[in-house]
Amino acid sequence: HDLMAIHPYNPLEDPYSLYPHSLRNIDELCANIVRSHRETSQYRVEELHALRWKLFNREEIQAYQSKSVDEMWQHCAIRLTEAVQYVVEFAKHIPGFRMLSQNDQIALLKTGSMEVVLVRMSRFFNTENNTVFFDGKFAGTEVFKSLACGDLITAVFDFAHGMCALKLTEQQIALFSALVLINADRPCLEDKGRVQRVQRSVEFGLTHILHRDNQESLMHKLYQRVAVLRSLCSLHMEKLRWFSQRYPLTAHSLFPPLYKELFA
Ligand code: CLR
Repeated sequence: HDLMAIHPYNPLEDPYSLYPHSLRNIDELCANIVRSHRETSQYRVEELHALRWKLFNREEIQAYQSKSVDEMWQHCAIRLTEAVQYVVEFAKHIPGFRMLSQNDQIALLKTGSMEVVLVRMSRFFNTENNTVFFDGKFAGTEVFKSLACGDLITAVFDFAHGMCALKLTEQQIALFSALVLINADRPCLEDKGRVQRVQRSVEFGLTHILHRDNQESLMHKLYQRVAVLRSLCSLHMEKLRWFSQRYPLTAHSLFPPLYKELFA
């Protein structure tokens, strides 16, 4: 995969680069992305940490498990769509994103927003008991039983676990999320070159903070996670097609418009 090859990028050698032309600009680029991440991340890490032992009890788990398949899908689609809305806000403040055409912004969000939600999930994950913060409390995989897609749920939880193992800082998560979103290899881009320039600036920013944190070896591990993200998102799409076939009415009339727009 193209994304797997990391070229040390020197913007000074790129006559077309928009960003960053100096170390000060790189710091500024990183600061902007980190601020945007902070302002759109719903909960601060400390808040989530304080809540990490607030678990669903047996009756509450029972209640989720006795929902019908389409009821639980609709519920989760609404929660996912809320999360996606924050990712859209995050994207808008990545330097360079708003300079892309509307078509290209949508193309990047269509393929990348779910991936960023999954990256962000690691902040909402408690590795000590394999639970995720969902609907106000921490939930294990059993809570999602009535979705009838156990393989997807297991894969998503495994991914969160693996992300947590990297012990990323908030700044690293912010830059990595931006990099996941701004990807010139996505299909249906009008101006690939322009996306590529924004991508390089974000890559340069991530390299910069990893270097500053003395954690350059993380870059390789992060690119490995990108490949896993791809497969998770195609699994999500596959499940969504399966669901829409079985429950066309729910998928058509009860799913949030943004969810349909991005994934259908
Ligand atoms: C991700 C980080 C966001 C907040 C957030 C909201 C909704 C959560 C999501 C996080 C993680 C994944 C999640 C989702 C709701 C349902 C979904 C728990 C924590 C699970 C994996 C079910 C997916 C079902 C689809 C197949 C519809 O900032």
